[in-house]
Amino acid sequence: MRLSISGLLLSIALLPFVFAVKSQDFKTCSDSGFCRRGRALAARADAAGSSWKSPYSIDPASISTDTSVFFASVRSSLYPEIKFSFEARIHEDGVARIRMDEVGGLRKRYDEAAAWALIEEPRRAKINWVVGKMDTRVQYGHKKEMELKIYHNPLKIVYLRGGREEIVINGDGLLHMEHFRTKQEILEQPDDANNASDESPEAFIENTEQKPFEANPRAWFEGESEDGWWSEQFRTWTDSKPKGPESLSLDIVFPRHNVVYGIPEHATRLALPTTTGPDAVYSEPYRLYNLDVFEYLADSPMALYGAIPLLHAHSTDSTIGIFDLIASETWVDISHPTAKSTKTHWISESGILDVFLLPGPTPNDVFEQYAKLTGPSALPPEWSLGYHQCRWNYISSEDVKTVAQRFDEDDIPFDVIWLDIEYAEDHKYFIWKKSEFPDPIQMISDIASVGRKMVAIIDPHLKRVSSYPVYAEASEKGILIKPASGSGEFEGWCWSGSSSWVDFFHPDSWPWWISLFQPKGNDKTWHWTDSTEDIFIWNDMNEPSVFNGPEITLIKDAIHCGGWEHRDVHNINGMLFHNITSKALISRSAPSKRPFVLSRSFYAGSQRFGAIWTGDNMGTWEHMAVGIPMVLSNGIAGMTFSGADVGGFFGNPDSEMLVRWYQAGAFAPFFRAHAHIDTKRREPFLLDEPYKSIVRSILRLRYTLLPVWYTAFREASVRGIPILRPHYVMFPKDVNGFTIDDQYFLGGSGLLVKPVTQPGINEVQIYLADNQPYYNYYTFDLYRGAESGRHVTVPAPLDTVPLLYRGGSIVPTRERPRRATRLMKHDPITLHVALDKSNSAKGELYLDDGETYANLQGDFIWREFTASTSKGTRIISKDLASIPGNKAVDAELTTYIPSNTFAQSVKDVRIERIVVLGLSKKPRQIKLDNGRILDWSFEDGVSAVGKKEGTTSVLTIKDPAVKITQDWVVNIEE
Ligand code: NBV
Repeated sequence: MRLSISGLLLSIALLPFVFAVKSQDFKTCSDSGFCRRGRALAARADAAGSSWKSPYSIDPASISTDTSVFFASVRSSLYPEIKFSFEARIHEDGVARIRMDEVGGLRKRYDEAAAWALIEEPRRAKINWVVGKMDTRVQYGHKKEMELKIYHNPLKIVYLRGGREEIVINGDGLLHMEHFRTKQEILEQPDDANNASDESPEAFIENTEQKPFEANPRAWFEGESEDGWWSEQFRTWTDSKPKGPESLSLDIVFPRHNVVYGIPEHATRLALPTTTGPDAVYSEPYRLYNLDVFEYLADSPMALYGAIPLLHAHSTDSTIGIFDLIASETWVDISHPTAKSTKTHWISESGILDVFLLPGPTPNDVFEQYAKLTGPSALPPEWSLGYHQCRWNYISSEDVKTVAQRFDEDDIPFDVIWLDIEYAEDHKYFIWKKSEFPDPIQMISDIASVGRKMVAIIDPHLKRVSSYPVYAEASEKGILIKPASGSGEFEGWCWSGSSSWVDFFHPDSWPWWISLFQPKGNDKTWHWTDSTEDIFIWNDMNEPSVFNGPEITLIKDAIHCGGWEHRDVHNINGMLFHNITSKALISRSAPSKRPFVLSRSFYAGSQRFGAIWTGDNMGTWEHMAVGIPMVLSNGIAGMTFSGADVGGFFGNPDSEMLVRWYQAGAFAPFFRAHAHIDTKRREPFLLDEPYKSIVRSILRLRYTLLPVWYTAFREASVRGIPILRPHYVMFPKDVNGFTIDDQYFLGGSGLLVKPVTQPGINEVQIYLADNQPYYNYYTFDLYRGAESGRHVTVPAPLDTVPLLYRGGSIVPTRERPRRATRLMKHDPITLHVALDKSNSAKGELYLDDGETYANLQGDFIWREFTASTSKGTRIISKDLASIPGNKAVDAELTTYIPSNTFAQSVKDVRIERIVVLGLSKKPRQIKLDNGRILDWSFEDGVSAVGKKEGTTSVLTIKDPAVKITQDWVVNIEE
């Protein structure tokens, strides 16, 4: 494929407004040999029905166990000479891990995905395996409520809870680990094919009454031909496949769970639609293969930029998780064999089998179990929760300055201004285009003067010119990805023209990459000297995107450190870049500051390194709408710091769409507006009235709610619970909520939001899952939920986003409009107490310095606010961090001192107002426990108790003269 770079770039730049996704650029399952083989295997099994029997079995003589692990050899009756090792481990928290690998084969399967994704080797439980003739079992858990049964022949693994089957692996006989072979092998009959043992293919075929295939007795299982075994063609590209076939197929059935979530990233609903079976919604499996998909579809199982092989299966009884730790391309078919059950079929190209069964049984348990494996999300710097203004491109320092000024002139807050690829001379990242950015340090410092930050893009492709020090050093160190031959440097096309890519699997790349970010260095290597600690990083194109590669990515036979092919590691590749860039930012300052790195590509574990976004969406209502389930799905798979480009990357949204998009974005963890280079400028200050004022107010709302966001981010960083919580997470037993993915709760705050994602809307229906009062954030109207769920109509004029307080919540806010997050540090707090039907409420507030790691040493405050009623209402502030054994305090923190340095720095921060919604009676008097009488006002209205709806009563306690760091009690006397 030959195309001049300028022609290529031009055609790419011109495409956006002409075409939607070029589907022909991307493989369907039938374009991919191993996926075809996997699906064909499933089809043969389906056709055979109950006569189908998996050829894999445990060799009983090989079984051994220790306190937590079951070991055995597995063999396949098709290839009795090939050996597989099999292991089942039980972890302390009840997670079971199943591993299988080929041993003594011609080659090795890739077994390092765990080393990149897991934070540590999980601690194992002490348990007793019971080895029987037909199966091996183990019971575990506090009440021995969990059980793992490994059936020996055929191999089948069943997880049971309370004696009932919840997960069945290989129950449908689709397990297939294609062993390494030489090209001629299939032409020969197996040595023992004619003197059949009990398990020989012939015996099996006879037993199961399948018709023998004349030429190839294994064809019933493996198919008739060597389909895509030795090389593959996709359009103009040839994948040389030097290792031959090595794919892995696995069926995982949930007999009692009929809804599944997860395996992001796909532009689809949260509850995953089916891909096979009679009423399949999609005809293609979900594909996990990190790709740069230009103008992706808003409803499709196609692969996108990230891949997290984590699936939740859910029912009213329990939530369980499957984490299929594999780094190679993977396709997942989903069907419902019965109304109650779900079948999943996982087909991966290479790598060992390493599957974790997360027992739940609640969604929060699954989150915690997954976070124990791959780590919770990092607590980001607080400013990164503010609003980010991006565009491809702010073209000069003058441009940057003007944009910042215009925000200030219009009193519109923002925290970060971004620089896309045009800041870099010839797209040589790190190197400023000095004609436009003559004094980068001055520019960054000007922006930083009010605590704001800049973010600059650093893509992974390095322009192959010796005058570019970053390329030259990487080349000299031999740390660039190699072509299929295994020697030299892989060369491909990207923004910088002829480019090479650093191989971050190479250990030497790490210290070197870290050193590039050190503003000063004593050695002779290159450092980014014209940068400061106030500039942070955006890692784009790290799937990696290779313009002239198959499916716009790196060809699979390219070689990484250790001789691994790119196919083995593809889905991890982007995470490594993210990982090392975040480490570089951590180490550039002393004491270390929290990094902020935005990545486009991600994998299981990426949550430890920063944020991601949903890539190049389009400025359409459909894309705005699908951004919500996409972000929810990322969140339940651990990648909670995510968001979609506000406004849509491609296109020119009209003002109504832009307003609605800002509202949706303001309720995503990562809140950034971005736009393609060919779009019209659309910064909020350019809008006409009333749109400008509406956007200003939505941005202010984001800043008002920052204490809520930060508290939720903190909980995610300690427990792994997502920041955005969909209905099934909040109300796991409420069937009505299982497919709801357009409304969600914000952390544990009790705020329920339903962004409007359609034009011309004036009201929305919101589903209330429980029998509690809910209060309109803007109007204080009270709506009542019901035990069996209820829809209520909530006004949604353009200047509001439908937002409710759930009764029973106390929500802390900061209500002074400011230009940036840092300027709010000493602002007072308002508490909104939304009473539940028994007149009580609860809420939390976590605060720390927002930028260093001093919080890990105990420099933070963490308060709980409660309201309860008995002869009047008491509102109490209590120190949560000092409660011994509180499991949400960072595990490493042994002592907490309430008067820590951070607490000292905010000791004067007051609660300036307490607003109580739903009180039944006008108070007689309000006073603090110390006897001080407080000032208040009361507007009568509907109370939390009872059946009435309408405007609720509002009690406003003015300046209660209490501090956020103190314990206090406010008594509302009747
Ligand atoms: O760097 C330019 C863009 C960037 O603005 C966008 O956010 C990325 O997703 N980048 C992709 C490269 C090309 C897009 C057509």
